[in-house]
Amino acid sequence: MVKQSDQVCVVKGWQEGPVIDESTLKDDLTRHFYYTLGRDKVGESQHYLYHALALTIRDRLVARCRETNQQIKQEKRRKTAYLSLEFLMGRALGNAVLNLDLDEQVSSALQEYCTTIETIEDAEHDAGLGNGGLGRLAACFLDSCASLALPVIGYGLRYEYGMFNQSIKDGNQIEQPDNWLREGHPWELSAPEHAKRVKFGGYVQSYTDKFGREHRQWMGSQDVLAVPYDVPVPGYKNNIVNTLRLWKSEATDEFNLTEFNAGSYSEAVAQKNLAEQITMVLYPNDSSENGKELRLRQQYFLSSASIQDVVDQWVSQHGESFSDFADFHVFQLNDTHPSIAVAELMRILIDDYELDWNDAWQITTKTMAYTNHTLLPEALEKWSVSLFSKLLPRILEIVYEINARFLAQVAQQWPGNVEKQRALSLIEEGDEPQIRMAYLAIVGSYSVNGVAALHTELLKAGLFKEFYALWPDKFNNKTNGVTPRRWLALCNPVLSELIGEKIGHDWVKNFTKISDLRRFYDDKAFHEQWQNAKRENKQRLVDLVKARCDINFDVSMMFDVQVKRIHEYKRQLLNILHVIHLYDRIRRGDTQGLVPRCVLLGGKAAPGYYMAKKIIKLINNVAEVINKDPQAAPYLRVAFLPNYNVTAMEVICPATDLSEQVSTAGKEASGTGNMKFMMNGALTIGTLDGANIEIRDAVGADNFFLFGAQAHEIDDIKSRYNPEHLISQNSDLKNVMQLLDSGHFNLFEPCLFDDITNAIKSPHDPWLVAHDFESYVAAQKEVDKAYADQTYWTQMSILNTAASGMFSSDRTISQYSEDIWHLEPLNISETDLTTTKS
Ligand code: B1N
Repeated sequence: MVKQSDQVCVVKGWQEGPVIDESTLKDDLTRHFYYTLGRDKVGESQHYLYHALALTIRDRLVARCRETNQQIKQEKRRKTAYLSLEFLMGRALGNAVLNLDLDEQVSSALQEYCTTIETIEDAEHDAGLGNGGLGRLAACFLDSCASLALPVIGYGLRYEYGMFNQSIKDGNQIEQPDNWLREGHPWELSAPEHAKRVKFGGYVQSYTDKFGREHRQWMGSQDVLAVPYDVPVPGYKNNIVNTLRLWKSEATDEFNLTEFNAGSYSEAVAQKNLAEQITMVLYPNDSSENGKELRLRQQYFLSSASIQDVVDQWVSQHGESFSDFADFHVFQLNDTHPSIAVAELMRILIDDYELDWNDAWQITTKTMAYTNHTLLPEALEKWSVSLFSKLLPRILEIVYEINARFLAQVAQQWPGNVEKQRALSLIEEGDEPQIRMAYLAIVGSYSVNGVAALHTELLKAGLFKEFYALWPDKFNNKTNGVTPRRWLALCNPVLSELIGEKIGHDWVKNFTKISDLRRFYDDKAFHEQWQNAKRENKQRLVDLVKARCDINFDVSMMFDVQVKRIHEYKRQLLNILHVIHLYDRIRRGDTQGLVPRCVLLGGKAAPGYYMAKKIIKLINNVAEVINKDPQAAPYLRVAFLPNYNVTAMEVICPATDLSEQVSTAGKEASGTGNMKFMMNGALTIGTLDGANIEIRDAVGADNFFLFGAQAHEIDDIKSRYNPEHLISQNSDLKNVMQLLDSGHFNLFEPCLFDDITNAIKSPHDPWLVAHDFESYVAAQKEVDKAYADQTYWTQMSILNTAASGMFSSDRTISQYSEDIWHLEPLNISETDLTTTKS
């Protein structure tokens, strides 16, 4: 050990970084395998080898992570904290190997163990700490931030159990707990020395300080410990490694000690359990809230621990003056889930650092920025005042004060207009008063953004109209994107190689370059290579569908895919009605112009979502009838893939010909699966909804299959909606409904699908399934025509990939940084890592 002047002991040689060069990767793998893990032979399972390789790669990440943090600290960089209840990361190994450019070294090291990375990465569990689009977006954003060298730290929760595992039994969804940490999580490093205390319960009292000033104090709380676990986030070939800090809840020591000493062992254990429950499991609701107390505990736990972390670091570097705090910090709130952070920052500044209200409010409203992800009313978070008062009494006081001051502003803007005050109040009056979290987020932030052009326009014109009138400059759009590293380079190596041969490999870093592909859209030889790549990818999916569903897909047929959470607004039902229609045509011998299709659906239903579960059952029953009908086999095969997740999508999107994006217009805020399919050369059949509109604009209307009502027409259509009439007028739909009503797909389960058929026939169906059926079927006929001409289809496929440049999350993040965050990129050169090679 070397004693340093500032009293910190440093391990000799450590300062320069450990020597990690090419020749040592092999040795490190062996050392981790033999010594860290204590193994001496590769057994049946590849688990230990996976683990040893992950540790080997992690060493390289840790070295770069240290360098990244040092630069941020030394150069006093402005940085963003991305607060999200969800980070749907998927697997980490392949991504780290790609971003650190270790492909060849890893392959050669693994040769000694007679295996490949493809084989051993199957031992890695998905980090499924998210439900769907919102959580995966956060993961893509982290990859882009690191790849653009931006100082951004992710803050989330280290759920013991992630998104549930789905299996299908008798056509129904079965949920199983996702014990993803069971075999250890080699990527994380815990940092118990940075643990925070988070308060719950108790009461608030006043006290007067020695200067005679009044203060409020949160007393008698039951504190929970937040212990950080850091996951490295590597940038693409730039030596930057950012951090995702995930908090785990633990009981504080005194929790159990006091009770234990008093002889109340079981109370002590109960308290401990309560504390540890907070980060036990991810709530499996996508686009809907359920108002459970534990969920509010999770939200406050994340917000408080993360804000404390940032403030503590500030104080240790700058002392207790906060006048410049807002110049150095941004908190980006991923939906309203962490919006309580607005009140928490106020509390810390006022109660812990004695700032006055106005100064604290200035700082808060210059550092908070809010992203809205949905217009669905059932997803807009509200928490009852009584729950807040019980769980977070001091936070409630602060919310009341924010509201009082805000309503004074409203009164100034609209004098004497009590109705406006009621409409804009952070507190919704009623028998059980509720706090409107979106309003808290808007009032407390300097930026409010939607996630696609249409979505942002609808926010400004509808849901947040009054706020837009008050603060038009706060509102902005940031159309979502996905990372081209995971969603093209990593998941589609065959196509990536081919693209590289034609336009070089720069596109992985600079995805605007992908447009260079356009030059080859008419190149016959290239067409053949493009088709061969697709066929190879389809074979991978054929194998997966065979293994998971025991259904035979065929690469010579069109692959028509819809994978996403199951929700009525996403209209998997419309898709399955089309499948039934195709089946009906086959049975009637009307196969003229029919292109043989394999239809794949997949996705999870929230466990309490009755209709979504019925839809899964319907898909499975329809699939079973069709797949065992020999008459259908040459034309149509249908599968429901169980347990759709990030890793499954990595096989699915490269193999897809036709991407189904068929939500009711105005309901899907953006969508991001649509972008993954497009990048991989799928054509889209879709409505004018979310980012579909921008996809169609980018690729051109001729290369997109459009159908359905538009967002601005919906209200009018609903006002005179008569689906029974539509059914009677359209023989295709009539036949489909007859097959359903006759029990053709539920011969031994009478009435099973009555709720579904009744929903379609209801004049109050908010999703307008019957309305859009006719134009959907027409668009599907156009798909068949186009697919029948393979040259034409291949041209369109190439053009879709070539036009996908703007759907890289690098573009999205550049815009966040430019318009909201104002960050400068870091720069870590090879010489900064002189001894920390490879
Ligand atoms: O966020 C994605 C969008 O691409 C999707 O269109 C949108 O539906 C999705 C409550 C949500 N919005 N709201 C949620 C998730 C969990 C939860 O508890 C709501 N997810 C979305 C990314 O912008």
